[in-house]
Amino acid sequence: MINCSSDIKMIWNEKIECASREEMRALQSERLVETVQRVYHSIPGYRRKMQEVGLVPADIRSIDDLSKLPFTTKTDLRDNYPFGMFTVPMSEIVRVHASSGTTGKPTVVGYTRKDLNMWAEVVTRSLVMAGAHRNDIVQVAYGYGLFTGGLGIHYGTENLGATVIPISGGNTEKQIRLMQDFGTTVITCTPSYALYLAEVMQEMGIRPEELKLRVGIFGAEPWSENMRREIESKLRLKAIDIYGLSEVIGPGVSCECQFQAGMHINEDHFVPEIIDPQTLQPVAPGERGELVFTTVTKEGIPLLRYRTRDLTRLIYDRCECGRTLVRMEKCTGRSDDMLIIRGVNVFPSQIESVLLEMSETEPHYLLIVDREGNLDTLKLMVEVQGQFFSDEIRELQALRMKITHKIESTLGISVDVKLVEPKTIERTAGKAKRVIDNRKL
Ligand code: DLL
Repeated sequence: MINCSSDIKMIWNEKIECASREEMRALQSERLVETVQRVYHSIPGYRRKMQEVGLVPADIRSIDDLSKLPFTTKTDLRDNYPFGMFTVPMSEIVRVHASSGTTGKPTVVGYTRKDLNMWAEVVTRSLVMAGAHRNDIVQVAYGYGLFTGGLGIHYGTENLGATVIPISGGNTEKQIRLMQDFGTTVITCTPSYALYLAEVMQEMGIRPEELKLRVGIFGAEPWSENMRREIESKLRLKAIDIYGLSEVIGPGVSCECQFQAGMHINEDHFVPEIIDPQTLQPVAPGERGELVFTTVTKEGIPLLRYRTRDLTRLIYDRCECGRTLVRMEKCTGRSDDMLIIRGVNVFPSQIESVLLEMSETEPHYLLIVDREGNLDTLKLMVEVQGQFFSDEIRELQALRMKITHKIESTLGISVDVKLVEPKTIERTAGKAKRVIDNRKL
């Protein structure tokens, strides 16, 4: 799988993607040293954290010193909302994106022109890993907007020189018509939406053989090998896993190659570590734990040891594709309570803070996540305070609409709210059970 002589590349950046371990470590070390200097001098929060553990930038001489550095978490980003963690003046920031925070405030990230170029490069590498090339027609069915999925894949596709169909998410029948009319060869969306597309396609009486789809690049939420097999047989394409998170860059942090045996991390930009989420110590090589990234080239918002909360392991064995970039296994879960519903990150605490702001409700609630057909559904049962629980259906209906509206505008996804009488939701002496997730991946 080395580059062929034609202008269709099978590895996008061979020098980096096939570098020896020594070459990669030297590059990462050089970039880490420079990044640490930069954040220490430009972000007071980082300087303080380093001083607290008695570190100065000169203590970080290579990638072997990585574990000396303090961690960064979503809370740090929230505490510095919106732009407090940016290392460059706003005049250098050419784009912002955002994802859900643990409470009402989103996590905001900023990109310089150089960051956007780097992002396009890592997405292009990912597309090529997935088997795409410049003759492909790529339908981008991730949402465009503050979410990084749509625009992230978009610019990577243009950089590859393939044709983008920037349709964004939703509008399922139209998605399928365009696949037919435009001859889409690569589809990219969440894996659950891919299954939904297959279902609607069947309802429309369209067989996958009638389409030209050959590759699907799916991510933004966890999915299993079973789901992969189902998508591959229903859509008749090769289903590739792509991973990323807004804080680190967006999609393109890592992606599977044709061998579908773990996602190659673009580690010349994002240096991975695996830690034990309890002890916060690095685990032994190859062991499972929480994935942590240090960005070593980002200008807008560089992050030192960012805790992703995603659970996985790293694979350093040689991959048959020829790339030497380390691989991460499919994510098996998270070390916090974040849910991903229809591709949108949801923290139960976001719902709790909406309910706490309302005088009519009690902070006793239960979230029920299900999958109907291939679409995730979210139901919220919430207790109404005694004096507001009325026999008047109209009054209750108005309250239900008010809560629904508030929650939907906070989360950005639809929710089915059910009001219940006080003391209906089970109380426990220990940790309250706030979420029932009935989805079987
Ligand atoms: O989901 C970026 C993305 C867009 C990735 C499109 C892939 C494709 P966030 O909204 O910040 O960014 O959510 C990041 O989503 O920490 C994981 O928990 C989860 N996630 C992303 N990709 C995968 C995947 C985008 N392939 C959070 N498998 C991450 C499992 C994934 N989980």
